[in-house]
Amino acid sequence: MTNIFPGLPLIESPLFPTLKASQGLSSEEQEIATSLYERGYAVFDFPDADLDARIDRIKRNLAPRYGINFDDPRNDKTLGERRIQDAWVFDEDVHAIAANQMVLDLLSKLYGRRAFPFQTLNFPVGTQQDAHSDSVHFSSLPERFMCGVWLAMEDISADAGPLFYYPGSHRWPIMTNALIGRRGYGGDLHSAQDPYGPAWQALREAYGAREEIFLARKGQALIWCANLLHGGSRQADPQLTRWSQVTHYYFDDCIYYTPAFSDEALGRLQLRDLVAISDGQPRPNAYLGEVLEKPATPPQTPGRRPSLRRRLLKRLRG
Ligand SMILES: O=C(O)CCC(=O)C(=O)O
Ligand SMILES: [Fe+2]
Repeated sequence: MTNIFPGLPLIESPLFPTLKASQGLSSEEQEIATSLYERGYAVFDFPDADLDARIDRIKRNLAPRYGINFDDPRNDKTLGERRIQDAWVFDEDVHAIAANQMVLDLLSKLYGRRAFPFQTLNFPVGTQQDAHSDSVHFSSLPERFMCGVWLAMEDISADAGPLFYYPGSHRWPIMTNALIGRRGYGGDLHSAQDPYGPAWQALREAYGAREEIFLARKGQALIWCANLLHGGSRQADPQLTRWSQVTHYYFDDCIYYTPAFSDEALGRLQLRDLVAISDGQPRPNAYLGEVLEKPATPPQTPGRRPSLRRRLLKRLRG
């Protein structure tokens, strides 16, 4: 059966129920696909026979970089740096997890376009991040061709600041500047999520949404859809660790941009200049097979050039 809506990921399409039988999905893949379609997330066992050894090596390699003493069980582990972005550049196990071929094949089937990983984050403790959807950081045209895969690198207890999410929130309006009546292009923010907190709160109340937490086993992974509202719960016990890796994926033949710093209706997009982690090749911004010119740097608001620290923070936060 042909898909009349190639501009929507298969698992986000209203036609998913009629298309799913003809996609050559195994029964496990069908379950994952249905969960994404209905709830906006899906849990699976990470398909890597060497995963335990990789996790051990990642912890050994990354631990000294967080400025936390992990050896003392009574130590507050949440005081240091809570994340390392793009450790795939120097750590081959982080790279192998991000570029896992079975995960790439699975995501490509679920979305209907080839997936590629473009960013990794490695956390030794809970992020304690407020509820947000990643689509304010990373979006695509056509929209929704982005997802995150969160991997538990140890068993996660309720006191370790587990991942939380609002099932079904992927169907809510996509959070954009247009939705909340602000301009984004050329602007400056401490965090790209800052302007949207009250709006997400309003949506949670309007939909009477109930949060779920993911008490993951080591080796379990969770895919979240671009617009799924999620975050990190408060870490009740700061002596615990909560090792995890998040890999963010985009899909081929899209325009990749940062909505928090864009005004889509005016054609002012903060475009991304991406390299796929899996093959090291650039993924130019493209629309229906047509490659766009390289992005121009947006002008800064006159007299308000942000400090170097702010610019670096903005880059790091995506
Ligand atoms: O691990 C968490 O607590 C949330 C991470 C997250 O939201 C992200 O990486 O996009
Ligand atoms: Fe996120």
